[in-house]
Amino acid sequence: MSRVLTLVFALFSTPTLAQTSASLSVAPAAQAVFERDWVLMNWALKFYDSDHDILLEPAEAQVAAAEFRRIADADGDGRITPQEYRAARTFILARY
Ligand SMILES: [Ca+2]
Ligand SMILES: [Ca+2]
Repeated sequence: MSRVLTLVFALFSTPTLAQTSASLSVAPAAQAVFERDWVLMNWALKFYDSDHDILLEPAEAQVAAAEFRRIADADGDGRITPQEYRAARTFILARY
């Protein structure tokens, strides 16, 4: 697995995205996840671009990342495995 993907999974495995202290460091990383994957970016812009400027701001990226985590974590263990990530991406691609 590439180092980049490892970082992606590390991000989605972070227990609490909503903590104030963590948001400053997590938000840019969440943005990077969507900038790296056009499927997730299109999905995030469609549903989470709350100010409709066709840009995913850090706050929007965080909400989208939390929702992606909810969709992808099929077994609910709080971690996104590579298999879960791929399954969720396929699901989003087929459905949205
Ligand atoms: Ca926006
Ligand atoms: Ca899981």
